[in-house]
Amino acid sequence: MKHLFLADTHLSDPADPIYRQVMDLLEEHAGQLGTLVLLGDIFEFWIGYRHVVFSNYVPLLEKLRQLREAGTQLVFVEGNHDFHLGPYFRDILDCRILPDGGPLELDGRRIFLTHGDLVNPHDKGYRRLRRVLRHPLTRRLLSWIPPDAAWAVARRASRLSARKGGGRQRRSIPEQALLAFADERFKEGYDTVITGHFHVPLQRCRDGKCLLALGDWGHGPSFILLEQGAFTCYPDAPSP
Ligand SMILES: [Mn+2]
Repeated sequence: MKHLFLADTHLSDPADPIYRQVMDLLEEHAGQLGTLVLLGDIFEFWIGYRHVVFSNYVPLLEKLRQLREAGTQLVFVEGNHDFHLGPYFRDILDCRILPDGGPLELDGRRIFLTHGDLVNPHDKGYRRLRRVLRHPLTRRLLSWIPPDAAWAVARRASRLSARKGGGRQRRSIPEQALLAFADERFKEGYDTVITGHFHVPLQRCRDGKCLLALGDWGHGPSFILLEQGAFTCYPDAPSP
């Protein structure tokens, strides 16, 4: 059995090459996947309505449903583009949702999963905004926005942020903060920390303990496979 980890695909349109590559990757491993771990920002924008899903995401959601039906466990760590995953993920896809990251034991590995947006404890402004956005009251308010309007506003916001150099752009990876975060988890007994969010792949392993960061898909597929207790990262990021 294989276990697959990916993050930051920022999907929005099924006609985009990255969307097709993600579908191909899932198709390629279908039938052999014990677990599929999605580490956030898989969608460029998501709100979990009760009875509605965005039509652009139907191909991916259907693929996830087929995987689940074939026995694959689905785990979703919420990102800063896709939170309030909602009833569709919870009830239809029977997905384990980790809003703030958390533990996962697989193949004898004790893994701590995080999207990566909570790694820097000094980022007080972002943490405040994050708390407001994820408040149950905010979820209630968001669910009253008509889906077409929410989609249009979100698409506009991502186009603006892409123009300003945010969104899908690669950012620098705060390696020291990540290593400090990972060290804390290692002290708690985890042997692996997997993160996304920074859009830059990274592998730092020492004494059997590994910090692994997933890249985005702007330069080709970026994912991690766990097989028989061993991680393989694609692309193979340089190790010091
Ligand atoms: Mn992110």
